[in-house]
Amino acid sequence: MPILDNKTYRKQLRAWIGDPALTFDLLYSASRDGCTGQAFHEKYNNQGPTVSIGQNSAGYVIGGSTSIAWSSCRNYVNDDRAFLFQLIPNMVKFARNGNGNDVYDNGTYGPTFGGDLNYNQTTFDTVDSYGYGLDVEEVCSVSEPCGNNLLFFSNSYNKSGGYFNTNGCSYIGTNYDANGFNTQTFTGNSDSYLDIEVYAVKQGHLEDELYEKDKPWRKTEINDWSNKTRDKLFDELVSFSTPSQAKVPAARLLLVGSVGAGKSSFFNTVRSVWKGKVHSQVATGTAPHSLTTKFRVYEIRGGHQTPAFRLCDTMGLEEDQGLDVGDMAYLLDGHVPDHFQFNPAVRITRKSPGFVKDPGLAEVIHCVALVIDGSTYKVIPPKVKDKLLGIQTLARDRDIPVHVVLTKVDKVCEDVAEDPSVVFHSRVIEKKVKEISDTFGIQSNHIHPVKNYESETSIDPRVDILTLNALRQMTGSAEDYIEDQLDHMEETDTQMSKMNIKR
Ligand SMILES: Nc1nc2c(ncn2[C@@H]2O[C@H](COP(=O)(O)OP(=O)(O)OP(=O)(O)O)[C@@H](O)[C@H]2O)c(=O)[nH]1
Ligand SMILES: [Mg+2]
Repeated sequence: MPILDNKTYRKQLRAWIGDPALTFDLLYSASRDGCTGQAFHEKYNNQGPTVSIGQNSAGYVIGGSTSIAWSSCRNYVNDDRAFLFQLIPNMVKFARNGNGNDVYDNGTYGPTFGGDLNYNQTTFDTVDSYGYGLDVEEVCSVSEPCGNNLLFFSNSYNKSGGYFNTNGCSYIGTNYDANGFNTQTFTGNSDSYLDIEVYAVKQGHLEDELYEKDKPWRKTEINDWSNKTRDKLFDELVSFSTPSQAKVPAARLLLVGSVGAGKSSFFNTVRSVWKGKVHSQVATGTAPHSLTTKFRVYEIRGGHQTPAFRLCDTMGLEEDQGLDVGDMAYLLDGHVPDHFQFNPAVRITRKSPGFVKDPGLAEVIHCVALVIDGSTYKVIPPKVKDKLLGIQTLARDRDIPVHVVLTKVDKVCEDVAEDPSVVFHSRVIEKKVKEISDTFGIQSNHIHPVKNYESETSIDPRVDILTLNALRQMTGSAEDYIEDQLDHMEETDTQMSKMNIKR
């Protein structure tokens, strides 16, 4: 999860920077974009103020904030609003001490702060002799760094044993006040980074605040979050039926998404709603590769009637292995049988075991649910994002409706974690929904924020309501799709019988 998904850290940084209405946009992560100076500067040059943060193997979270833009000018720059900070184990700000050389800006370096006081600092004032601000290019000339107060890395590193073991260093105290800290207490003596993230700092609204009670960002039919609403939605779904129970006994909703997005947990949550208690039928968890390795078409069995929809769980999407868009076409068209064992290294073909040669309307997918983890979607690797976009194109080509199940909203907004019923009042969730809508071209009322049961031991009507609400929208779309297909089949049959052709 990106470090600044934590509300307390965002709040603290806003207070340190001195503006309560700032937003932090994650544009660079070493894990996603590569731990190289080039990758960092490609994303960040000329992007305005930034916050850079690293989490190291000692568990320390440290970083620096700049008010000037990076530019790869290969030199020290004075930034009178720069500061260093520690978020874990303590929340401490290290203000610049006025010696200058606050930032070292070189295209082969990651974010670097302070150092090299023997160099002629007076050359690098950010204002000219008339007091006018200088452009970054004007401020910079060439020098090499030494004695940096915080250097994450220079050149390039690959992860080894889960960490970027960099050449980072930290001589806190020369350009920034040490506040009694030293390298040991500032960094925990570790230059092995789990990740290094850089955020663009932009003017925004007071994102942590909820909209007023009577002004949600989405109007829904949910008037209260009690068991009464839960039961009403539940009854609606229990009595859901497809337009032709004979031809299509149940609507098939396909769950696809990155590894760990919460696909299986969504199924478990639906199952829990039906059972009336938290239930984990399917294995879930966090692992480098998908925990789900089989295609499963799940009936939702519980104490009540089995509803007329099925949830189809899939293996998670990965960059260089796992399902690809070609496999997905077979899944959408109903060629892949229940219990099919995915092989991450082998594509599905007509020769795959159990391949369904001539699937009917009952076997095809009637609605695609892209399952997106709201807390990490910004760092979805580009190849996985392309796969998600590819699946969407395949679905659209077939007129199959596409929805998004936006999971882990409790990790996105702490107010929602405390009380899931404020989800449609949370500005943070509204922003996520808008960003996903823009990125994937999906209408925002097809994006359903949910909170899966993961560590709870008892059910909560608010969690059930979000789940049922998402299911209601998706089954409604599936119903429309099935109806269109039946109409189309009927038209084709009529035309064929007019032409005296037998199917
Ligand atoms: N806090 C929180 N955690 C969640 C939520 N949904 C899922 N998780 C956790 O996220 C992890 C991954 O969830 P899974 O359901 O296994 O994800 P998946 O998409 O099936 O993953 P693969 O099968 O490995 O591709 C698990 O540890 C879940 O407990 C949620 O809404 N909130
Ligand atoms: Mg799974």
